[in-house]
Formats: sequence, C-alpha cells, structure tokens
Amino acid sequence: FKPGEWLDDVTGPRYVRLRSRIEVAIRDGMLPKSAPLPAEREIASLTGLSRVTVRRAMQDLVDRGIVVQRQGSGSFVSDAPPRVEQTLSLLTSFTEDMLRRGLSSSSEWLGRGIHMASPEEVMVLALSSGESVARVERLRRADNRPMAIERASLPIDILPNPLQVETSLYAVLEAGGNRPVRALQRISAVNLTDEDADLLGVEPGAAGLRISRTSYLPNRRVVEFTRSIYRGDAYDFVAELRLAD
Ligand code: 16G
Repeated sequence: FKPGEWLDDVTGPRYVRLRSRIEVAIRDGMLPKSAPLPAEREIASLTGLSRVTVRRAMQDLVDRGIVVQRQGSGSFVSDAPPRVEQTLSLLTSFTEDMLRRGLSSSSEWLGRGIHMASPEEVMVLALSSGESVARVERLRRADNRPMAIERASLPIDILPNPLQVETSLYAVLEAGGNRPVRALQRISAVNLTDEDADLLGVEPGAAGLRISRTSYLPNRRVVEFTRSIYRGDAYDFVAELRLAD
C-alpha cells in the first residue's frame, strides 16, 4: 500500500476503496489464505488513512468472512471458501444461482417420491386431507461443498414423477409450463440439529438459516412449498431497500 497510489483506481468512500484493494490482493493471490495482515495501525501509517477508516474496512472484511481476527494474534486471510451473496429479490433456482457464480452445483438425494401429505402440506398446497404430494429432498452442494438441505413438496399433478428431477427442479417445472413466477420466503435463525450439521459438514449447534419458500404460478396456484436449512457460515442474503412511498 503506497500512499496515494491506490486511492484513485476505485470509487467510493475511503474505507470501501481500502476494502476492495485488500479483496483484490487476496483474490489475486498476493495475500494467500491464512496469511497474516498488517496491524490496523501499520495499515493506517502505510496508507495515510485514519485508524477509524482502516478499522471500518477490516470490520467489513471480517463480516464478509474474508478476514478472520484472532484474539491476541491479529488478522489473517480466511482459509474458508468465500460466502455466497444471494439477492433476495429474484426468484431463481439453486442451479441457476451457482451457475451464475461459476460454481458447479450438485445434489445428494435424501428422498424423492410420492407420499401422503402432512397436515402442513395439505394447508400450504391447498390439498384435501388424504391426498398425496411429491417430495424432492436434497443436500445441495456448490463445487462439492455442502450448502443447504432442501425439502420441496409439490402437488402431484404438477410433478407426477419426482424421479424426473435429475438436476434442477425448476428446469423440470419450466419444461412442464409450471415455472413459478412469484414466491414468499421466510428466513429464520436456527442452531443446526446434530443430523443437519452432519449433512452440512459443520459443528452441531452451528448457526443456520431456515428458509421456507412458497411459490406460485401466474394463476396464483401454489406450485412449490420448500423448507430449507442453509449454512449460516456460507451465505449472505442481500436485499436492495428503497424509501417507502
Ligand atoms: C432454490 C429455492 C428452492 C427451489 C430450488 C430449485 C430456497 C431458499 N430456494 O434453492 O425453493 O426448490 O431453488 O432449485 O428455497 P433447482 O432448480 O436447482 O433444483
């Protein structure tokens, strides 16, 4: 960091410029995984920025999981894969989301078949009690790293044969003219159960996000009711907010 040299090549507030500069150095391998970072005070004197600006940039990097701080020994480049940033305003599928990021998606089957609908499925999918549902339950991976457990339930006239789903559920729905166009999603914090933690490859009790998605066809019919558990250490959900009218 030579003073002046880096300040003009990116735009935005000073802490954002410093943060992007460090991010680029990490991405380009100038700062390898686990490498120690200079102390805040040193970065401040190298760059001519204030300690407050440096601290803010570092805090952002820590919040994004790019840098880890260890009590007493300083800051290091994280050796964990980067967190996935997921926008909350687009109705996309896991496969599409990973493809867009250049990651390969794969799934491990936890269950796939026709079952008697549970009372919750009857209610959400507007079925009659005793009716059957199609269930598609998967552990979803990105570049082989477990990311989420997803349990989708669909009316059987929409998905008569769950074995049709080989890679993408939404691709099968799209092919049948049933791609959802709107969804409601609820996100809540959970501590992972032993079983879910084991599937996701994290410590039991680690933080997770429970997401339930109810998706609709243009005619307002519910097409999908999915309950998922996402890894808390792998995801950031991001939404753009606008001033209320
Ligand atoms: C997303 C959806 C899920 C949907 C799946 C289809 C959430 C939070 N997200 O992961 O509801 O079933 O995409 O993905 O529930 P696919 O088309 O790759 O199978």
